[in-house]
Amino acid sequence: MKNVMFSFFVFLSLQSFAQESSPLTLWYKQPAAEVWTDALPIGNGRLGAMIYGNVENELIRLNEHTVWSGGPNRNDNPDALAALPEIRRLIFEGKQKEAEQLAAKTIQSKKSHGQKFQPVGDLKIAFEGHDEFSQYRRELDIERAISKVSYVVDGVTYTRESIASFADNVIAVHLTASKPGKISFTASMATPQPNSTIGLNSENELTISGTTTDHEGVQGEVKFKSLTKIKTLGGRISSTDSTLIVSDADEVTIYIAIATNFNNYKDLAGDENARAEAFMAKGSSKTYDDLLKTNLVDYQKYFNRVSLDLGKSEASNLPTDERLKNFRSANDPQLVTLYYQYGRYLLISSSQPGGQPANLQGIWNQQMSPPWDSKYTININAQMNYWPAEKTNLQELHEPFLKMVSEMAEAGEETARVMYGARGWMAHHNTDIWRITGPVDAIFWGIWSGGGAWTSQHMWDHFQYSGDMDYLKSIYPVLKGAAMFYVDFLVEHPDNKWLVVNPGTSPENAPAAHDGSSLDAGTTMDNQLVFDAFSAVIQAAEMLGKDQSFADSLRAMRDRLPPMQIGKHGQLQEWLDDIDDPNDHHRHISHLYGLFPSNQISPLRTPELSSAAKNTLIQRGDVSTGWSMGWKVNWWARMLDGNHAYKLIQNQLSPVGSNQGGGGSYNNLFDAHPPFQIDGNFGCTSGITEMLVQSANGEIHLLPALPDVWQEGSITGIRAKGGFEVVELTWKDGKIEKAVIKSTIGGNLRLRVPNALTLENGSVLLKASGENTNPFYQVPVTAEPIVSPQATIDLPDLGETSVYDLKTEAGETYEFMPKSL
Ligand code: FUC
Repeated sequence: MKNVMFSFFVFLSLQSFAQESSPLTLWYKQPAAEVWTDALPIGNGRLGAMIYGNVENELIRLNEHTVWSGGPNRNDNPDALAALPEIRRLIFEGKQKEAEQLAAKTIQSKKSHGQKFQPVGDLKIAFEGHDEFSQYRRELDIERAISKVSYVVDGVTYTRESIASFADNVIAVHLTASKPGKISFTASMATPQPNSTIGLNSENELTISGTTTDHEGVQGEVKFKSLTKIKTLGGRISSTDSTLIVSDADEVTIYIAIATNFNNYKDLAGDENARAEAFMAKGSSKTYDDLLKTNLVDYQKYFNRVSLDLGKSEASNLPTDERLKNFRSANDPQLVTLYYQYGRYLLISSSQPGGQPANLQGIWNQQMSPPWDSKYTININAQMNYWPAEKTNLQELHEPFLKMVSEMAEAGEETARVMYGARGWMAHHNTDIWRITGPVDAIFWGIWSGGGAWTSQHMWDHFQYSGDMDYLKSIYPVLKGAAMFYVDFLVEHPDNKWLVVNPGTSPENAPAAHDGSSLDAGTTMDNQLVFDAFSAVIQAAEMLGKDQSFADSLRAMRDRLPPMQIGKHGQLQEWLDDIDDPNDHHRHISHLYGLFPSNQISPLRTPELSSAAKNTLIQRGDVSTGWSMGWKVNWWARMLDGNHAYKLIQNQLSPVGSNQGGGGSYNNLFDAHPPFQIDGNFGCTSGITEMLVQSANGEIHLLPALPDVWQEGSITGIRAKGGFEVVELTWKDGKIEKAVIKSTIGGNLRLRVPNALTLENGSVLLKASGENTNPFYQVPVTAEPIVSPQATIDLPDLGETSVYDLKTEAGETYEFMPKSL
């Protein structure tokens, strides 16, 4: 009887597993087998795991956020300082190629070009006799952060659930069967780390102990320890010196704890053994159900803040990989919502306060030498990872990145001084866990000097969203240091007397007109970055009531930056001279930094520049690497063109390999550069938000770029600058039905909307007039562009909108409804 009841309840719970699976679930009818980008990611910001769901030989690949090659090191090239005047002279004389050759010798790092984020190893679980199975299903429920596998062998239903516990810092794998005594397997570990040993300790735990590898002359110094413990209900556990064997158990939980000796980028004095043991002791003292219960709360605290509904269709009934194949031709709005929320899931799973920021692969990497070392490319990619953080209500998860910025600000002071004789701080186009700030890779990539200017804008943004003055005080020195670097580094252009960055570049592009050299002075992106670095400090100094004369000197220098220029092809010029090739489809379109994430270009405020930006976007084309397409979703949203933004989402949601040589998505919906690079996931989540809500142009703009396919829907929980939250936005036929906005710090709410609104209590809304008085909505005033006489400019068609001003009180919520005609 007991067994019958037991089976009955298991049957019930399996039924509910099948039926209740949330629409926010990635699921598949087959295991990942050997394919890493078919496996499903879980993580808690410190640990990452990729779960293959293989039936007979389960494979779980493990990462820990601080397992990196090398150790504390710097990679400045002090020869730069002496060579600087000559490099500048050559560039000003138009001898870019010669300048590049000299810079390669004197500026490019002779030391580390960045260390590698490395894997810890694998947990392997071998189930004898599970070669013949039926009713297989594998899923990742991103509403609950649980990965599940289920199948039937000999009439027994087996399930495995895996979670990454935020509170207890263990991975837990829970195995159940529909009949008692049916769980038997052999667990073992493997690792690609050469300086490591695998064993069994006195606690009967499988261990991996190791030290990471040397790389580029930097000694591997990260020591790591991984512990795997098994607890069963019923049955027996036996062991060999490298395996744990479970026989005839009713239920099993496998706990994995991993730790290293890493304290911070300068200090490796931690005790990896004691840490791993402490995590294991705490984690394994809890049952799987207890861990799961806590985890749901910890995870959903973030995840549930935002919901998105773009409609439903039959297409969503298929497995995720099939939906991906069909997306271009099928109407599957729920795949967009799944992909959108997956971006938020991935950020919650790979970036937690106190941990390392999400790197090029988030926290999931199986290779000892991953593409681009799986480090931080800060000429776009690392920043893109954090674009969704503020607006999709995951602001706390911005912390690891912001901490990295303050550490780069420490490390980058020496780089500014030693290499360029400048005060303040700077970083080149890459960094790693050791916070290197010197120039890496080939010189024409590595010479870019904007890493400090751009990454510190994230701090400014974090402040602008919250309005927290204490936070502003704490980051002011970093902002000031980023600006100070340019006070010393800018030089006067001999022809037009503008103040320019020299040597500069426009990331990773190299115009044919300069013999394929990418070095130049006064490139558009460099000018935009300096403009933003200066503007942030000018406003911050004003708000803090300090440093007025420094701010005045920045104002004077800002006025002397080169204006943006519109070239003969109607394009926004990338370089100081009109040398862009309209057939250049380069993935980087760095000069559109000014359109997004910055706000120097906008169809609403700078129509000529926005027309030029649009021409540039069209000339560069749509399909590109994954992250480039992710950026384009944001750009087209800022161009207020929802249909074009949607086209890019279609490109992004295409199976990799099917996209005219560009990126796309893997079966597990990881972004394909290709190869896998996580930035495109985050970029697209940011872009979808920008299509629905923007806080830019001195206002909150609701439904700024709604595509024809999303005429009805709703979104909740989106944050806007100045402490506003769009608690709810519901629309139908492309018009707002209901909007609810909460003000957390008060101030003027300027609202741009597609249809006339009133307050819910019937009160008439005031039409907006003059400049927005809200300090968080100051718009940058850029110089008038210089326009080529050959350029054709089509001014944007802005459509009808209404713009209101509403004085709000801190803590109050305001509800809006359509104005009846
Ligand atoms: C930059 C990009 C590449 C790649 C790499 C990580 O170098 O140009 O496309 O994303 O970063």
